[in-house]
Amino acid sequence: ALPQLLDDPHVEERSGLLNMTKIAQGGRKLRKNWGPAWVVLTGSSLVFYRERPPQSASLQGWARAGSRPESSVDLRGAALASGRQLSSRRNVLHIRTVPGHEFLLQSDEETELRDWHRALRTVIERLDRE
Ligand code: I3S
Repeated sequence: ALPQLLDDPHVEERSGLLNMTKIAQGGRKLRKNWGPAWVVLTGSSLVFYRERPPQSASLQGWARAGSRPESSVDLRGAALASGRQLSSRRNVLHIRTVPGHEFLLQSDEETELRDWHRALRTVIERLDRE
C-alpha cells in the first residue's frame, strides 16, 4: 500500500504556519495583503487555510468537520524562486502558477523557509517528470 500512498496527489507532504500574500491573480497584479496562513503542501497542490487545525485533528477529519481552505493552487508547471526582489521581508519565496496566480511565502525562521523551498521544489520537479 505504501507506493500507492506516495502516489496519491492528496497526501500531505508538509504543513505549517507561514506569512502569505497573493501578488497576482490570473496575471493581474494585486495589492499585497500579508497575513498568517496555515499552508498545506500535497503531492500536487498548495492549500491555504485561515487557521491551523486543532492539534488533535487529522486534516481529513478537520475537513469533514467543515473547515474549508481559503484557496488552493495547482503546482503543475509552477515556477519557484526567491522573493528577495519582491519584498523587504527576509526569507521570502515567490511562486507563480501556470494560470498566473502569484504569491509570496515568508517565515522569520530561515531554516523553516529553506525546508519549504526544498519541499516545494521536490513536488514541482516530480510533477514536471510526470
Ligand atoms: O511591494 P510593496 O508595494 O513595497 O509592498 C508593501 C506594501 O504593499 C505595503 O502596503 P501598502 O502599500 O498597501 O500600504 C505593505 O504593508 C508592505 O508589507 C509591503 O511590502 P513588503 O516589503 O512587506 O512585502
